[in-house]
Amino acid sequence: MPVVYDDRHHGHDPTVEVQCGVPIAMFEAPARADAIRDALLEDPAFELTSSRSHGAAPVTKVHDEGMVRFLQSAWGEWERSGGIPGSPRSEELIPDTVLHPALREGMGPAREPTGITGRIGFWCWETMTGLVAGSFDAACAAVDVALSAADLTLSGRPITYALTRPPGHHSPRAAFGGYCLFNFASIAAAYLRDQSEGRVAILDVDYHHGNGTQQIFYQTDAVLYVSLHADPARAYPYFAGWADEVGSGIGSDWNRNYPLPAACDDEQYLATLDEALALVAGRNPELLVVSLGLDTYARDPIADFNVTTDAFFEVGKRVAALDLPMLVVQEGGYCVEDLGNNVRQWLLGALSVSAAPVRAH
Ligand code: SP5
Ligand code: ZN
Repeated sequence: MPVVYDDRHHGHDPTVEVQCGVPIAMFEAPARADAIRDALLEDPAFELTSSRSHGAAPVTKVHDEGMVRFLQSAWGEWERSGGIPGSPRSEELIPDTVLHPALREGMGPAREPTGITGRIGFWCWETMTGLVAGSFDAACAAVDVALSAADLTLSGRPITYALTRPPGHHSPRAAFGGYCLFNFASIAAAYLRDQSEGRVAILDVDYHHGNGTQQIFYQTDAVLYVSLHADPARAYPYFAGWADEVGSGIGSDWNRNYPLPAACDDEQYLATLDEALALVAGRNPELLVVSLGLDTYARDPIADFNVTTDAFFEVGKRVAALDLPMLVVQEGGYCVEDLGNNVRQWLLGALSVSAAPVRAH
């Protein structure tokens, strides 16, 4: 199986995230992708593959151009701004003011401010996604990882793995957050949809709901979004992921959420997965994109499920049994010690089933 990877993810390495006002060590760190790469390369079933550039057009098909411009210019502007008067300039940029929708209720849309401290609160929706000097280049490199992997899917590879970092599924069209900058699974799904014209399904198995991906495809029937995740009533990202969110307009019925309780174990997880897979199969997609998060793992430090390593093999196997060409895009997973093996087991489970090549059209 090809493993598309680019070392430039190392450039995005914020040291702290702010959780409820408490600065803590960043969970989403370069060591994650390094651990996954190392665990896969130990196994001859996987071959490391480099990416090639796809330019900015596939990104702006999904994301607001203003957000792309912001991410490109943010660090330079912060450096030039001199930071907070009387304080040393921070090593990373996190907003202190975020555009809450109620602030402008009844007053029309907000305008993008001109200064960097206003702009970051215009584009970022939370406090756990610091920007550093190398963030934009890392995000662009990961776009090319996802799109180069998508090219392999289009050329007939049954299963391809895109080792993207940072993750992407919490970034909607016009904002970023949740450790995410660009939404790689969405960019790849839109690209696959354009190149193949068939319907694309996205199956999101990260512990957290992929609010960004849901938002991007909420009003279209071209891409089906299906997610299993912690119930937003108790878990991040709190404001999306409810079971009654099923899409709108022509996208009605093309979004499906399966919220799950704390301590969800293998049995409950796999039973819910079977429901989700039956739904996907019933919609006859041509291609499948998997947003693969391993933070459902029992030992994950920021999550509360009890899914085991053995179950990851089984999940991969059941997903591959859909018999669709499959692009697997890396999302979350923070137990770095076991992360590489968990990804490997998931992908080996998928490889244990023979998948179909891209159908001619
Ligand atoms: C892609 C991905 O997995 N993003 C996850 C972003 C979640 N960030 C941390 C959420 C922490 C919730 N706060 C817990 C409050 C104190 N226990
Ligand atoms: Zn997650």
